[in-house]
Amino acid sequence: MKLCRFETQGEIRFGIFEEESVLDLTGSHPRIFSNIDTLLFQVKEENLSVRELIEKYAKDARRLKLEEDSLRIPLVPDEIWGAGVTYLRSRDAREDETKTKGLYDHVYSAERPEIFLKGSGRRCVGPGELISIRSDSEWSVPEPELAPVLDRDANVIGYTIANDVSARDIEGQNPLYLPQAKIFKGCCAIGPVISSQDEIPNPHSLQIEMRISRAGERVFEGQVNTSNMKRKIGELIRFLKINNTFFGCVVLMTGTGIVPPDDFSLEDGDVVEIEIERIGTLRNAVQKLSS
Ligand code: DO4
Ligand code: MG
Repeated sequence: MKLCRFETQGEIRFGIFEEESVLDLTGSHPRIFSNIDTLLFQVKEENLSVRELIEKYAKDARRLKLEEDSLRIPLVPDEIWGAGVTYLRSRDAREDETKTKGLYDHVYSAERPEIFLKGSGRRCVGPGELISIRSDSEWSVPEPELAPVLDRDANVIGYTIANDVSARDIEGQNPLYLPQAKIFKGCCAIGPVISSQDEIPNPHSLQIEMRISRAGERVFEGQVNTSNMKRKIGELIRFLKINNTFFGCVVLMTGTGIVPPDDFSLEDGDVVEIEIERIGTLRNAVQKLSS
């Protein structure tokens, strides 16, 4: 099942994505199916699975035609976290850009993964919205990442796509500048849906593709399979959870395995598409922020 948020008649609703149509869960039971948080609250109250809850309360849900461009961010997570240097390609890119040589070799092979806070979900955009380039960066890239969606007990609810937009020049100047390279208005996109666990029997065997277009021309494309990830998702979640408390849903980006060549930087007006099998395609245009 693919959970989504969609707009209809000026209202944002929660539902089940079925390609051309959508099952309107909010319309069938607004209190329970207002969003992922209300759904998970009820799941816990009744000790049911998400599927059982939907079967119990949404028997009469109406099927609506999905209007073009009507999908919205599938959830506004309380926090977004990122794992870094989880693919060899990312380790090599970081080693090339940094002045602190050896640092990323070390984190790639260390027992403890790199896990950083990308920020609040309120800084995140959904499908079709604008992602940003910082005004003080001349070298920024999208990072296409598989992203488990976790409940407040850090159980995996499902998977979405994340774009961990990053300023490589700021990250490369000094590793302590990471929050500035990673956190700014429009620094992250997620969506288009949350694919439940049963849609993704093996998250370590998913094809990821990224395409970037400029003025209608393809300027970059790359692929990777999540089987190339050095770390297991369970391992990343285990470290994220240690002595931590969550106050709502959390999205954990699992790192990028696709990095455009070093002479490539995003530009205002570019369009980035990230496709992950069994989830869908997340498409966002780029804006350069003014200072
Ligand atoms: O250490 C920098 C962050 C790397 C990252 O975001 C990634 O590997 O995806
Ligand atoms: Mg990343």
